[in-house]
Amino acid sequence: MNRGTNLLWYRQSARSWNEALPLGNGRLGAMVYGGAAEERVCLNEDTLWSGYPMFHDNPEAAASYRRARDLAMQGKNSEAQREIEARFEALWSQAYLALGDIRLSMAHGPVSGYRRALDLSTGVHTVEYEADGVRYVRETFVSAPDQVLVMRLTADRAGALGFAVNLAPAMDAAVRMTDGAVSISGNCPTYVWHYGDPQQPRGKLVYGDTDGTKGMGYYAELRVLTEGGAVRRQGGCVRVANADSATLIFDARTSFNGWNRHPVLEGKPYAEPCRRGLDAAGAKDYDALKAAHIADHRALYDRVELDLGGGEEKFLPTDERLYRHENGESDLALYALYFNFARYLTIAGSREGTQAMNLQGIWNDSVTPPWNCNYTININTEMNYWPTLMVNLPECHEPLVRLIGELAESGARTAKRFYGAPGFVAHHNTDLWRMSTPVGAHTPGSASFAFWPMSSGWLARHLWEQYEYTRDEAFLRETAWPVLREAAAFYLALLVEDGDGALIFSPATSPENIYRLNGETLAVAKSTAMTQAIIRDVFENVEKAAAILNTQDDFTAGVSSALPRLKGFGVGREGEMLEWDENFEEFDIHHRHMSHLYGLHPAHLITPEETPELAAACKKTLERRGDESTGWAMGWRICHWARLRDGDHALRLLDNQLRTVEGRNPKRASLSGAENYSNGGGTYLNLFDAHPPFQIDGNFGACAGIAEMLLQSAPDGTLLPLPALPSGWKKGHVKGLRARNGKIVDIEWNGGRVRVTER
Ligand code: FUC
Repeated sequence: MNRGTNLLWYRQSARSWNEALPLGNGRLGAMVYGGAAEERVCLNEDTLWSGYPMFHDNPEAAASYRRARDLAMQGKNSEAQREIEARFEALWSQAYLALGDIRLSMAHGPVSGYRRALDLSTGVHTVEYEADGVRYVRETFVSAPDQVLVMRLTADRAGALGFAVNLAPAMDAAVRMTDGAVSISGNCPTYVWHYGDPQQPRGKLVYGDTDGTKGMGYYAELRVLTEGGAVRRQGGCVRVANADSATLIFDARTSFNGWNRHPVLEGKPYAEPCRRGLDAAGAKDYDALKAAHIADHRALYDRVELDLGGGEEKFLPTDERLYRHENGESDLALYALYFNFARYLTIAGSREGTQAMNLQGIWNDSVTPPWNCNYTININTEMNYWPTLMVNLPECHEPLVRLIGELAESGARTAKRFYGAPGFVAHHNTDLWRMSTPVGAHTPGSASFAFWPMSSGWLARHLWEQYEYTRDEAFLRETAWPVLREAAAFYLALLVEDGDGALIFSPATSPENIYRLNGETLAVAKSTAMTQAIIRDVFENVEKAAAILNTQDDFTAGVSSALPRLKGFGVGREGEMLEWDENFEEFDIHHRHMSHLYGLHPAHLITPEETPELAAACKKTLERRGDESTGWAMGWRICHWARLRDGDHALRLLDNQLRTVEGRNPKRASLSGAENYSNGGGTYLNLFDAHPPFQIDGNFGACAGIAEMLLQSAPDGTLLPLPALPSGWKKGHVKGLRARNGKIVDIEWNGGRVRVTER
C-alpha cells in the first residue's frame, strides 16, 4: 500500500466536525474525532429523516403552469415568473437528521506520541498514543458484512484500560443504561424547517405525540465488551476499569419501511432487529469482525489504482500536505489521495440496499442542517454519482438507481397534478419520501430554483449510463427503459412550437441563475439551453435504447420525429453559450452553475471533434465564468475542461479546489460547517469538500474530473486514453477504470509513450 495515496493522518485530534474522519457502510455513518482523552464519534443512520410520505398537492398548479407558459410564449417573462411564484409551487422537503454521538472519556494521564489515521484501503481508523508509560491503540470501522460499528481499545499493559462511555442523542430521546450497554430510542420530528422557507419560523421542528402524528421511530445501542477488569453503570455512563482490552459495538435501526409507507403506522420493527444484530456481531471475536470488514472493503476499493508519481517521500500529515500544496509545493500523490478519498466515500456512503448519498453523503451532525441535507437534484445528487461507474463501482450506483425508480412513481402523480401530463417529473429537491413536487410556495425569487421540471430527465441519464458502462441488456430492458420512457413521455407531451417552428419546453429556467431585464432580475424565460439539452439527451437515449431493445411504437416514433425539431444551442455576443433563449445580461457572470454546458458534460451533445464551434463557445463560457467558485462548482468545471481536452486548465481548477478553507482565510476555521458560502469553496482538513459549508458533491465532482482527465469513452464505446493529461503528470498509471463499452481499462504512460490495456 502506498501510504501517500491511501492514508489520511494527523498529529492532532479533530477540533471540529470538519476535521473528524468519516467511516460508513452505506447505512451507518460515523465521524471520528480521535480525541485521546475525550473521544467523540458522531453517528448517522441513512433512513433517519423527518417527515412521512406526503404529497404536497396544489390544485391550482396545472392551470397556473398553462398560464405561465402562455405568458412566457408572449415574451412576458416577469409575469410568467410571478404567476409561478404565486400559484404554481408547493411545500418544502424534509430533512436528514443527526442521530447522536458516542462520547468516551479515558482514565489516564497526559498524552504523548499522538497520531490518528484513516486507511482508505482498509476503512479502518486508528488512534495511537502513550500515556502513563502505556501505549494505547483504538481502532474503529463500520462493517458492511456485520452491519455494526466496531471500536476496539487496547493498552500494552495488562489491566491499564479504563474509560467511561455513553451515547448522547441529537434529538429528544429516551436513554437507557445497563452494566454493559447504553441505548437511545425516540421518534423523529415530522417537520423540520427548510433553510430557504421564509414562511415558517427559522429552525422550527414539530414532534408528534400519537402514533399517527409521530415521525420515524429509531433505536440505537452501544455494547461494551471487555477482557479483564470490571464494567458497570455509574453516574450516567458505562464505566470500564482495569481492563486489558475492550470492544464497543454499535448499531442503529429505524422503522423506515419504504418511501410510500408511514414510518409509524406502517413502520417495521427496529429495536429487536438492532439487538439481534448486536448479539450476532458480539458473538464474533474482534479479529474475525475486522477481517470480514477489510475483505469486503478491499473487494471494492482495490479495483482501481492511480499513480501519478510522488508518494512515500512526501509522507507528511494530510493537513500539512494541503497547506504545502496550496503554497505551491508539488505533491502529485495528493491528487491521487483526493481521488482515492472519493472512491472511499462512495464505498462508505452508498452500498446496495442503502439510501442514495444526500448533500452530505450520510454524514451530518445537525437536526437543522444546511438545505435540510436533502437531495438537491439540479446538480448535487447527480454529481455524487458521476465517478461511480468510471471507478468501477456499479453496485454502489444501485441506491441512486432505486431512488430514480421510486421518484418515477411519485413523479407520475406530479406530472398529472401539476402539468396535466403523462410520464413523470421531478423538480430540484427530493427527500426520503421521494418528493417530486416543486418547492417555494409563495416565495418571491423561488422560481430560479423551484421551477425546474428537469431532474427527471437528468436522472434518467444515470440509468442509461448504468447500461453504457455495464452493457447489461436485462438492466436496460427491465429497470432503465420503463423510467427513461416515462421521463421522455412527460417532455414529449408538453413541447410547444416556438415562433420559428422549433420545439421548446416553456417556460424554463437555468438552475439558480438570474438575468437582468428592464430593471428586474428574473429567472424564468421562454426557453433555456439546459432545458433543451436535457430533453435532447433524453430523447437520443430513448432512441438508442429502443433500437437495442427492438421496441418501436407510436411513442418512439413521436420521440424520433420531435428530435430533429428541438430548438438547439445558441451562441451569444461574446461567443459564449447562450444560457437563456435571448442574450440577456447575466446578473452574475461568475455564477457557480454551468447549466448551459450540460451538453458538454455530463451529456455528450458537444465535443471538440463533432461540434467544434459549440466547444469553442463552451470554452468562452468557462473563461467568462472564471476559476473561482463553490466546491462542487469547481468540480464541475474540472470535468468541463477535461472534456475540452485541456488538462492544464482542469488541473488549475483541481488546485483551487484543494485549497484549504482555513488556509485562505484563518477566520474561516471557526465558520466550518456554518451557513457561509460566499467566501469561495475549497477543502476542509479532513479532505471533505467545502461549498462551504461541507457538501460532499465536490469530492465526487473532482474525482470524476480526474477520471475524465485520464480516460474518456464516447457513447459508442470508443476510448480516449489520457484526453486531458496535465503537462506535469509526466509518468504514471491508472488501472481498473471502467469505460462506456463495459470494459476495464489500464493505462500506463511515460513521457510520450502510452500503453492501454482493455480487459
Ligand atoms: C444548489 C446549489 C447551491 C447548493 C445547494 C444545496 O441549490 O446552487 O450552491 O449546493 O444546491
